[in-house]
Amino acid sequence: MKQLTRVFILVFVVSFGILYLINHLNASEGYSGDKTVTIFNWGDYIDPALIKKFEKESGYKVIYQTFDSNEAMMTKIEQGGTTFDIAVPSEYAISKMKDENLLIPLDHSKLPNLKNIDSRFMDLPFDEKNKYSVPYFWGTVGIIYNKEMLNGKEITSWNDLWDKDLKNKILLVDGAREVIGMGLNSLNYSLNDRNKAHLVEAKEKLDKMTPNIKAIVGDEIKMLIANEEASVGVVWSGDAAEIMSENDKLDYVVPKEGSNLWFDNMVIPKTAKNMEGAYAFMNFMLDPENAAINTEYVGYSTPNKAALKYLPKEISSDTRFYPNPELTDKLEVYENLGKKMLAYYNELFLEFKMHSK
Ligand code: SPD
Repeated sequence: MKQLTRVFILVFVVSFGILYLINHLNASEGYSGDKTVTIFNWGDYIDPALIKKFEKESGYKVIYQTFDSNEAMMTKIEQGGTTFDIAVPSEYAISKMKDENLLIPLDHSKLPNLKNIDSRFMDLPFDEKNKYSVPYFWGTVGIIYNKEMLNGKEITSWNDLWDKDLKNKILLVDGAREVIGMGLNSLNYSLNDRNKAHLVEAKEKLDKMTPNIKAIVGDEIKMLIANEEASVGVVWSGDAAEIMSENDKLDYVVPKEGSNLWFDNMVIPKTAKNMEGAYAFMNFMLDPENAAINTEYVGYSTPNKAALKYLPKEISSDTRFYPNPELTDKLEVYENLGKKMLAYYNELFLEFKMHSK
C-alpha cells in the first residue's frame, strides 16, 4: 500500500512539474494567450512605432498579421485554427461575421476612450450601438489621377475611365466590391444591387474597359502611382491621401454618379485568447494622441474627433478626405448581401480579372 501511495505521489509531482514547465516555456516564448495580443489587420494600416509603444505601456507582446481583403480575412477566421484577439473588418464583413456568430459582444466599460469617437461614426446600421465593433478608420472609394500626365484632363465620372486615351494607364484596387461596384455605379445602379442581370451588365461593361487597365493590385498601387508608372488609380481614399501629401500633381475625386463610403472597425473574434489584451489594444488605439499618430502615418481618415486637434490643419481640413455629411450622406455603404450573393460578386470579379490579363 505504501508503495502504491509513493507511486501516486511521484506521478502527481512529475505531472505537475511537466505542466509548470510547459506553461513557463510557452510564456517565455510569447505563446501564452495571457502575454500576447494577436492582431489581424489590413496591410499598411498601422504605424509600427505604435505597436512598440503599446508593448512597452501594456507589457503585452504583439503578434501582428495582415490581410488584403475582407474575403481573405473572413475565410481565415471561418476556417478556424487561428487565435486572433483583434481583427479589423469593414462594415459588411462585420455584419456577416456577426450573423455567423464569429464575434464577441464588447463590454464598453473596458473602453473608456470610446468617448473620443465622433457620434457620426457610432451606432451605424451594420452594428447597432457598437455591440461588436469600434471605429478604426473610414473613407471613400474614388479615383486618383496625375493631372500632368493627363495633360490637364479632369476626371469627374466613373465613365471617364472608358476613355480611349487612357489605354494601359489605369490601376485598380484588388477588391471585388470596389471593382464590380465601379461597373454598377457607372450604370447608375446601386452598390448593393442584387439583380443578377444588372450585375452581368456591369461585368460586361467592365470587360470593355480592359484595354485601359494596366494592373489590378494591392498596396503596391501607392508606389506605382507615386512613381508615375500609371496615371490613374481606383483607390481607397487613404491611399490617395498618403501619396498626394508628397506629390501635388495628383488629385483625388469621388465620381459624380456616387461611390462607396466605408468603415473599418476593430472587433474581437471568437478566436480570441486574450480578452484583456484585446481591450487594452482597442482602448490604446482609441486614445486621441495615438489615433492622431496613426492617422498621420497611415494617411486614412480618423473617426476620432478628439484626435483632430493633434493633426496638422492641412490634413484635418482637407475635404477630399474629410468630406462633410452632405457628401457622405449621398454615398452608399456596402451591405451584407448574404453568402450566395457575395460569392456571386467574387465570381464575376475573378472572371473580370482573368479577362483583363
Ligand atoms: N492598406 C489597406 C487599407 C485598407 C482600407 N480598407 C478599406 C475597406 C474597404 N471596404
